[in-house]
Amino acid sequence: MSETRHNWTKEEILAIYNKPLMELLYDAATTHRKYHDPNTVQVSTLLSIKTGGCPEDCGYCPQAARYHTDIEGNDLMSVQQVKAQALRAKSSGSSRVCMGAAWRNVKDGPEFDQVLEMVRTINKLDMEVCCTLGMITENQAKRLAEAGLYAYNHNLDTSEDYYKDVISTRAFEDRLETIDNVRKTNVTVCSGGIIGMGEKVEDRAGMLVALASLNPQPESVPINALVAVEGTPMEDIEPIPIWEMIRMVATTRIVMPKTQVRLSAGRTEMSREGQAMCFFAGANSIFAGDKLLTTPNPDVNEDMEMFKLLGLNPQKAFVKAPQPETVEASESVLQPLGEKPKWTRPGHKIERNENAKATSKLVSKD
Ligand code: SAM
Ligand code: DTB
Ligand code: SF4
Repeated sequence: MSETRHNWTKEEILAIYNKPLMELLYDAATTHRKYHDPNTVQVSTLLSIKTGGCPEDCGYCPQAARYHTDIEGNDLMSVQQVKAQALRAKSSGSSRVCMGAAWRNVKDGPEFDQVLEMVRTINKLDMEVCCTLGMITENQAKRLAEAGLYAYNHNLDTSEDYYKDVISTRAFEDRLETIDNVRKTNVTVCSGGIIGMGEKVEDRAGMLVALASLNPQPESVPINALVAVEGTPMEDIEPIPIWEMIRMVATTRIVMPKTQVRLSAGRTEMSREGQAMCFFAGANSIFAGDKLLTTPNPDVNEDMEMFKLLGLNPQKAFVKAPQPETVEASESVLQPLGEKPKWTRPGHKIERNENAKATSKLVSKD
């Protein structure tokens, strides 16, 4: 099948997504086998290093301060705590740790310095280190790269059109700018999105157009199914049928043949048979561990049983790109610039986000 293309149109992607399922699966599995070992799946462990209290209004997110009622917020974890968790993850078969912080964007200062130390520490454990910290500047991306960061996760989340119905506190272009800043370094790009937020199939195709047109395409693309959390504006949305996930994974595999497609949030709602079809359709990465950032995920032992049943093997670290070198803080040539970047603050207000904000205030007064 074809080499990587960056000029997919929405219509072409929709035609793939809507193919008869058996044809779609055959095409996706054929592409998958061309670029990947179909029996190898990357296992990545998520670690929420700073939880809750986020100023943004992402309509799906339990960590947005304005809605959340029921998650336990935490200040930034210590480097020692992170090291202990990374060692646990490694011993249970993970080759990657992804550290998430509920920040709008990174600010230079002691907290970012601490994150840089976490990156150095995990890289020295010979694990791939990924961070998802919100928007970052070019200088911050360079400092993360110098510390030994392997990947940066920054999701487009949905199509440019639907984005305005999900988040009003930043714009789609801000997301692209951060991805661009990461691309100026050797850090690999992880960017994907969420399905099942009330978007149309056209929006799923629109998101894939945006991701596939990045050149190079992201090295990882997480496909999340919405985890509808009580208190968020999306709390009442029903889980999407597994068929939607299978189609989305297969289409992602076809339009981004070389990327690692991650079957991300939402696996607690999926049967083993459903997940097996996603692996057949080209998913070759999962998040493991009984928690994602704040919501449940299948138990790691159950996942390892599933791997055994399906004959899947966890991917070793650094098989897709070499391990970065770590530069110690004392030897760094990069200075924090303390920039005040001009990320947008669009005025658009989303009614359902405003409603959820009002309701959660009522709840917390009781
Ligand atoms: N604050 C940073 C940011 O937004 O880039 C990093 C953390 S944020 C929680 C990372 C990603 O998690 C989001 O972009 C979104 O795709 C995903 N996510 C958050 N809440 C989710 C939910 N309820 N269901 C599915 N995915 C979710
Ligand atoms: C991604 O695409 N999904 C992960 C990771 N990147 C950071 C996060 C999923 C979060 C699900 C909701 C929660 O647990 O808070
Ligand atoms: Fe904040 Fe990220 Fe959640 Fe949006 S997705 S509210 S930026 S933690």
